[in-house]
Amino acid sequence: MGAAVAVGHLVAGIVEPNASPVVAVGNATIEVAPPWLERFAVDTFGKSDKLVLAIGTGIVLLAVAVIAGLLSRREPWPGMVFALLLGGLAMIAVLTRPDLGLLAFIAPLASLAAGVLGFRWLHGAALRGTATPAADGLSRRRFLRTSGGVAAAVGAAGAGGWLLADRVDSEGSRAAVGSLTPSAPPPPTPAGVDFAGRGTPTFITSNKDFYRIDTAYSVPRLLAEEWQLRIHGMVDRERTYTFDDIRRRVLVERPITMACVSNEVGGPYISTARFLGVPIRELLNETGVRPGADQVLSTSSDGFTAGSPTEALLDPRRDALLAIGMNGEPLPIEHGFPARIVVPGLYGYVSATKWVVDIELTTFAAKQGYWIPRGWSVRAPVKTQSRIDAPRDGASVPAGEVTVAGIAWAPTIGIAKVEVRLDGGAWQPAELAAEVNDQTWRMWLARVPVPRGGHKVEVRATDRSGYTQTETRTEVAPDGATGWHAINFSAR
Ligand SMILES: Nc1nc2c(c(=O)[nH]1)N[C@H]1C(S)=C(S)[C@@H](COP(=O)(O)O)O[C@H]1N2
Ligand SMILES: [Mo]
Repeated sequence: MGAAVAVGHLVAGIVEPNASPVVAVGNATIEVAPPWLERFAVDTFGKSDKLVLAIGTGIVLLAVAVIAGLLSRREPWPGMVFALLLGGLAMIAVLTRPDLGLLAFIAPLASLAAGVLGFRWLHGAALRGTATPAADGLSRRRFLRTSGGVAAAVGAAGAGGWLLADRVDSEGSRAAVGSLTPSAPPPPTPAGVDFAGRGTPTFITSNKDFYRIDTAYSVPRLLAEEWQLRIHGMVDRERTYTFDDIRRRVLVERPITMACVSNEVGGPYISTARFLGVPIRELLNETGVRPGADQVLSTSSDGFTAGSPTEALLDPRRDALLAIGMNGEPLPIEHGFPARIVVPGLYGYVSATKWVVDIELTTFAAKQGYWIPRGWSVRAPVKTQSRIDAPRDGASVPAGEVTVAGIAWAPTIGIAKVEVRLDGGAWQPAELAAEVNDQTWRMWLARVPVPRGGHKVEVRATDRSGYTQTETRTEVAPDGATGWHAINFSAR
């Protein structure tokens, strides 16, 4: 088993890192996993969900290897059949990956060959070591030497695969991009945009703390110098842009709040960064959008797709960007280097394609993005929401005036009012931090008189359309959670 996995990994390192059987099977597992399982993994393990998958895969492989070994005590063929089946599985996984060429096929093929032949050979050596009691000592030593040699070769092959996969030097390419600066100074940020000293997040989330959600088992490693973006479909003139084409254009920098549809009420999947890039409408106007093309379907290098309403991307009042920079740096690899889409007011799964390489003008009737057949809404504007960050749920604070603080967001509409109430009492307006623009979150703070004892505090926001958050709690599926965030704390 080790030989099969390692040889496949080594060959993949040479031809195409993502063709490694373990990586390809992992990616395919994510793709075919039932929606509830994928949701469960994200909710339970958060950013570690892929690590958990890797460990799980290792355990399953080990168990299968042990079973195959036990079944093969006399004859080699049960083990060879297992190796054949697993190799076949890896081949199917590799062949059905959208990001792998035909050459990638030779990695699982090498795995299969190493598995079947390696097992046959070791099995023969093992039998020779036990079959004749007379020659016992000598053959057994030879068998141990042989399998020890195989184990060492396996380790070397696996390590070689890692090293070779690393040769796609995405970090190097990112470093070579150097500094990216907006063509004109961005709109000034007013003072007092957060209450970070009082418990809210900072207005801008650092790249390190920015939430991360994607289906990528292994992060796509692209090179800016090789990257291309093709815009095609229902357009007048198909166009292809290189990274240089994009960076030489007029670049704008805008603070934008991104939110994930999987964010539970009070959840962490919301962040704000200064994104730098080209307004997508400028690119779309260059290609010319044909009438009737109501959907823009963007595709990543690893085959993820998101379908956004064309009108949202053409809207001059919101900064839908093809982003190449984030908080003064080139996009981090895990946030989509070298380019991604960011659309204020739309959940990430219908807009924010990372590692974007293809934009197709189409219709909602003709095509569906990745999450739509998995039960999520076709249209997914970000819902007006609010969250309490201080005090923390379960905290114990001194009685008296307690600072309750948090965030509220209604991207592209703007927050008009935030209110809090203690123990189901009267709603009390919160103080709002300065507004940067209507596509970013807004921080708030309220000073609430609190007697000793256990308490519950709730928050609700009202946006500029006049809509006040409903109390009704709904699940995140199919189009985002609703309900008031509440926390419990005690005053001493
Ligand atoms: N290529 C790719 N892009 C993707 C995704 C993905 O799985 N693959 N997930 C989307 C979802 S669901 C969200 S919420 C945002 C998250 O972006 P972030 O990881 O930079 O915060 O990316 C979007 N873009
Ligand atoms: Mo998301």
